[in-house]
Amino acid sequence: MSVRIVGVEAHLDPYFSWLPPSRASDRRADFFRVFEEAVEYAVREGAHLFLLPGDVFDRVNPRNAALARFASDLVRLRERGVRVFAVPGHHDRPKYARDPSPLRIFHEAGLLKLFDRLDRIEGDYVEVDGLRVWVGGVGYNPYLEPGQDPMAGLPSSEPDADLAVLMTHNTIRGFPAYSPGDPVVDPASIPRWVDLVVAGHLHQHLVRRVGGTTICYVGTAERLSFAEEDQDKGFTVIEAGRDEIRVEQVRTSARPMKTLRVPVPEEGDLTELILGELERAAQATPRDALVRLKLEGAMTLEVHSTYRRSEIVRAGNRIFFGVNLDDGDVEYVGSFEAPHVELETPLKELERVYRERLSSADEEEQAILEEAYRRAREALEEAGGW
Ligand SMILES: [Mn+2]
Repeated sequence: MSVRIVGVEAHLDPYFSWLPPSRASDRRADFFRVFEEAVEYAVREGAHLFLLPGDVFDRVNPRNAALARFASDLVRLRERGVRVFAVPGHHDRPKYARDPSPLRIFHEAGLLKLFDRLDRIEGDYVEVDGLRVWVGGVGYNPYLEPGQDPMAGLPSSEPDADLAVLMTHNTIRGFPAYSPGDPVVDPASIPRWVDLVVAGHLHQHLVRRVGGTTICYVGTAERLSFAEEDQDKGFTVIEAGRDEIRVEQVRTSARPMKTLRVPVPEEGDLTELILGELERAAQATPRDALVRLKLEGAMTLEVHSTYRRSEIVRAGNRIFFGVNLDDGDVEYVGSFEAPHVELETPLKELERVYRERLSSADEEEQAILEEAYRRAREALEEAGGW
């Protein structure tokens, strides 16, 4: 007798502002493709439970196309008798108002059971293969202070079950920190009767045993950022019986990501140098990869004049699935210092521009300019721009 569980953090419908629109839409499709690999696995292998410990969606307002497709995946699971449970995550619970998560739609439609209360540990019972299983959850709570424990003092009652499975979307102490601003669950505040914690939030698949409790992060099925380029991506499969809990990761066909570090030269044509690096990388990196060109070091104005971003990105996007040109850490040196400009006070500068324009404006334009000048002056005076 054992319970077969599939768990995954999906991040459906993400934004990719740095990709050209058609590639961004292909990239969004990657996230559904790998999520559906988990759905197909659950159907094929006869999973009993399909657990979604938060960040099902990458945002609080997913597109209708994503909502519709997710609904059809849930219908497929339901038709095959797979029960679906979820908690809201860091990405799919609204932060500034007690608005519902988009997951609430599917809960109301009866396609999944969502545990979204912040004031207690909720749970429900399922009968599986002769076992009485309790499944509960505590999602991400956006109203907590950094370091505060989302589970400390939360009321719960010990379930009358053969197996207790608790979902959460949080950093748990003892696992690598996600962000210093996060609330942190102390393993001691996880109720002792919990046999298995199925967690989201950390994107890496991780498993630990703390006392009698198995804690696993299901991991994301796709790579959300270049920080995850070296992580194996997949979903988590758990076989849980009364006495033994086995956890393994099943890999998905996540898109490869690769960072190429390019030191900025002291002289020469930076664009030519980078294009050469891209050609070289093409020998060793899959063409369907997302590639980040990370420029490092100091850049002079002279070298900067040879830096043609759009040419680099265009060429990179011809070779690879997508190229991200990251010059955020470059230090600009030498004659980059701003030229010295004498400025009047903002109000005087405004008046000067107004008089200049007025002299060449016709009657209709003059009226508009006067009105614009009056409003701009009021705004500046209010802001103290004397
Ligand atoms: Mn996440």
